[in-house]
Amino acid sequence: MGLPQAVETAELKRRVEPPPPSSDPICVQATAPGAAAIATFVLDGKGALAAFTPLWKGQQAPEASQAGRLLHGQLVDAGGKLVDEVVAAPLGEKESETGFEQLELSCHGGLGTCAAVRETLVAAGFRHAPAHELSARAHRAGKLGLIELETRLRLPAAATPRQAELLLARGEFQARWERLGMEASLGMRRREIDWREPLHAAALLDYERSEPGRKLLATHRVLLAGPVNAGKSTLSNRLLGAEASLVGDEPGTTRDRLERPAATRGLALNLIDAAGLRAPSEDLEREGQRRALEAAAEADLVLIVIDGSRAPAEAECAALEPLAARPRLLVLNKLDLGTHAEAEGLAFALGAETCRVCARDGRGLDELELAIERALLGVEGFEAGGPFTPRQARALEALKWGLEQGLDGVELIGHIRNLVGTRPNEEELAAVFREWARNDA
Ligand SMILES: Nc1nc2c(ncn2[C@@H]2O[C@H](COP(=O)(O)OP(=O)(O)OP(=O)(O)O)[C@@H](O)[C@H]2O)c(=O)[nH]1
Ligand SMILES: [Mg+2]
Repeated sequence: MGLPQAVETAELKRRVEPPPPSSDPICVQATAPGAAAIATFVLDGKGALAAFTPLWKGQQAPEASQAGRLLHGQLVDAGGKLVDEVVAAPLGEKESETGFEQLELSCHGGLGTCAAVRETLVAAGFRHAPAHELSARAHRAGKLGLIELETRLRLPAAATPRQAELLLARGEFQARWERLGMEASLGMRRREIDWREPLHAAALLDYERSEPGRKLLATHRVLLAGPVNAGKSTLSNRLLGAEASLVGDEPGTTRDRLERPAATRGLALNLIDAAGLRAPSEDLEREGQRRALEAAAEADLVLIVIDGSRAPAEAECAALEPLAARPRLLVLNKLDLGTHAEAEGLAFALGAETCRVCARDGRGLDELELAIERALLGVEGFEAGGPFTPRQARALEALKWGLEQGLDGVELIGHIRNLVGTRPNEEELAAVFREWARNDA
């Protein structure tokens, strides 16, 4: 479900710029609001531990000397009243990622308790800040590289295990480019040239992986469209693994546009079932079809579903024409009833790859899912361990281009440095936030 427009715009504006450099004590709620056993706040900033001390009642004081320990105690307000029973894990400036004192505070997770804890912290001088402010501070402290930062911004939104796997493989990606950067530096110092070719091959390979990597992290709109009674809703239910849409023998069962989140081969989908296309019998059906065609115009992929067991009528073929302009797959359904040559022939007219399925018993579904993956990622057998943001792709492209143009080693190493981003870099940091806020990955 989307945010209301005004909130969404405000949220976008807030996120699009990295938080300005700061060192004041902040409190960040690291866990999502809701009914939960535990919630975690992170307190961070110059003097954070001293600012927290008056709120603490427990055997050991949460000081930097207690770094790495979990301290059980009570959080109290300025009047000494109990706010919650908590566990505190302090870190000193040396141990923390931001270079400031830090304290991880776990409390009970209910909405009411969290509100009370937050109010108490704010009253004690902690500024309530978004979680990404901690990451920006860590980067500016030189303790968080940009690939890691990009990973952290995206991991909370990972919708499938495969998305999480791609993000978690960032260590492999980063280590590869750190090694290549080191080899290039050494080679340059020794005035050798044999490092340029393997570097170009690596840049090319990873650049080509960047597009599927970004697409794997996206949510794709996939519409099931086609004539009435073709089995669109049956297939939609099968892809969802749930009886979500009504299925009926009478043509024209589905009227509304039904959008649901789904996962296919680890890709996050927004699966859309809609009204079948035919000469509409009344206004409601006409509106349903208008919405189906509107969804087609916005879809990343249209599954054109037809009854493959019979010859398609001329009017049915004509109704499919607007779909031929979209990225598409032709799905010949009702495989259990046979396959008609004229139905197969539609693949030529529509210029679409064909899959044969029986939505009723699930036959052919694996092949269809593979075809969906191929169509959405643009490759087959994509593996984690490579780039996944436009910024990374741009850095790789610049490096590749630089090698092709014979740029000197210093400039090339600059591109590798930008890619890995272990040194604080405000320009690159801004690019990271811009892309994340716009959901460009
Ligand atoms: N034999 C056979 N029947 C199927 C198959 N898939 C769906 N059906 C039947 O076809 C009829 C229509 O199925 P739906 O899924 O409602 O078709 P639809 O394309 O959503 O239809 P509308 O919503 O009316 O546009 C139902 O009776 C289904 O049981 C299949 O693979 N084989
Ligand atoms: Mg239907």
